[in-house]
Amino acid sequence: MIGHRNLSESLKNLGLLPIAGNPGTTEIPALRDIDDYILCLHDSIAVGVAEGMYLADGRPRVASLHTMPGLGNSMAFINTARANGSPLVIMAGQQDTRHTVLEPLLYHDLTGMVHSSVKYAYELRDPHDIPLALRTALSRAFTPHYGPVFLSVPMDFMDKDAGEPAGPFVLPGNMAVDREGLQEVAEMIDGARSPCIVAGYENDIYGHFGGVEALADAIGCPVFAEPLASRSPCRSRDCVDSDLQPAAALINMSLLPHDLVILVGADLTLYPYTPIGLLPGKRVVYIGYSPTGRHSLQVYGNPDASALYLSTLVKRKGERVHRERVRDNTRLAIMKRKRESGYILSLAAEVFRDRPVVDEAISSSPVLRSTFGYRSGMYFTARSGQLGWGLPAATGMALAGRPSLLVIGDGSLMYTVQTLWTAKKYGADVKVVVLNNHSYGILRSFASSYYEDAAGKEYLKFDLDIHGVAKSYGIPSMDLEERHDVVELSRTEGPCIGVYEEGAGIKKLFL
Ligand SMILES: Cc1ncc(C[n+]2csc(CCOP(=O)(O)OP(=O)(O)O)c2C)c(N)n1
Repeated sequence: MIGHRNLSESLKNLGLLPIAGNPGTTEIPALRDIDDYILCLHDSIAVGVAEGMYLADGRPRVASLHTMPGLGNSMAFINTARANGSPLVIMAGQQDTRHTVLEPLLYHDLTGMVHSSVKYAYELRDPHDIPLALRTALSRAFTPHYGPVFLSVPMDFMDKDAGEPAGPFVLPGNMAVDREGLQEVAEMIDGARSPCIVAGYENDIYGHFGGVEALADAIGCPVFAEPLASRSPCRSRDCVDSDLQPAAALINMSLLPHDLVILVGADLTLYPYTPIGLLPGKRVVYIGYSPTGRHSLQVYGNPDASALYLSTLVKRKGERVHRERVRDNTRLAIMKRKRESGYILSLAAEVFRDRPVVDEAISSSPVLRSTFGYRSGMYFTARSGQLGWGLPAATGMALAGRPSLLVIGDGSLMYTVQTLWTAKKYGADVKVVVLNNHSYGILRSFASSYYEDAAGKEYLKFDLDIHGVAKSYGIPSMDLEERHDVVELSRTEGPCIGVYEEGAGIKKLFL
């Protein structure tokens, strides 16, 4: 079968259509038979949309990029997919192999460029590689710990015989439970005075089985969410007692009473630097698919399923205290008067309770996490610290059939704002709450804590006509003041933007 047909048939048979992409001359030969294509108006957006589609339903997804410039433009997104543990297949066209030695326009070493951000990078050496390279790429992406993979597809191979296309096959499983390793953890728990659990994003990737909750109940210990969790650490919002903050000094303080820390699918992400060691004198155990060697005992396997098994091995150490969440109307009224984001987020959490939320709220992320809470498959943010991910990811999610809510800062909205075109064109049911503080609020907060002379700089402020931007893409927008505005946002068909004017002033977010 000729190369371009083999590629499209293989993609179809492997369930990899539609693809999100931004095309160029080097991709046109490969795309001739593909109609199931979501056009994105910047290469990087295609990767974000593909990741959003994956996050919606866990199915493998493909982004198609335009050789060196497209791949270069997308590096931050590919690195975010790596940090997030998202198994995307990234493809890019490559120059005609018959003249690469002459270094023609657009030619570059693509696998070399992308190497440090993917699990597998391969440039096809022969047209017959197409089906097997795709299957290998998919297998590598979906072998825990998940992550993106890359294929470079030379344009001249598309017009050569490529043999039979790839057929469907079974992806590797992710249910490993290391019983011996967990027996060792159980013994450590037995010998500990006061253990605690830190739960993280991996549990949402590999499935919530109620393991974290069962383990916490069996031991009788608290559950902390890892710092800056990118996905829901637990199955239900009541499981997490509090979020850890991403600084060694703060983590040490929060975990002070505990002599044993059990990381379940979690990592201790740090920022900013604080001049102190992390958890000195404590024993730290890691259970999950991404061991780093930083902890004394590591048990490889499905973290939540492992926690469930571990819960059957341990003896109770204490009593688990379940906090009751109550709605504080007085606090809500104060936040409303001060124009704090917590007010509108409390309303949005109620009105949009059935939608997954994508968090690029930046300086309001802590309050978003506490108002929305974590529920399995319902909370997503970029683990890499990259801005511009939220809008493509939320749009991709909606395009894959899960209407989504994005909460985003006015600064962040601008990084990939042309995603609005894709959202409109393909009718994505994505609702956007923009928290408008006319500035890079978190940078002002950071500066006021550590570099006071920079806190008032003009280059941290701007005014944007967000309604004008929405209108230019044919997308309705509204100001958000009261509950009925949020309800109207939720009821408007297709993509829609609500703008909340935050009060001026610098928030205290850092030590
Ligand atoms: C791609 C990228 N560029 C720049 C930054 C640096 N940065 C981090 S937070 C931030 C400001 C975000 O502003 P906004 O979205 O308005 O949220 P706010 O801080 O005001 O809540 C910037 C510019 C980044 N993280 N990623």
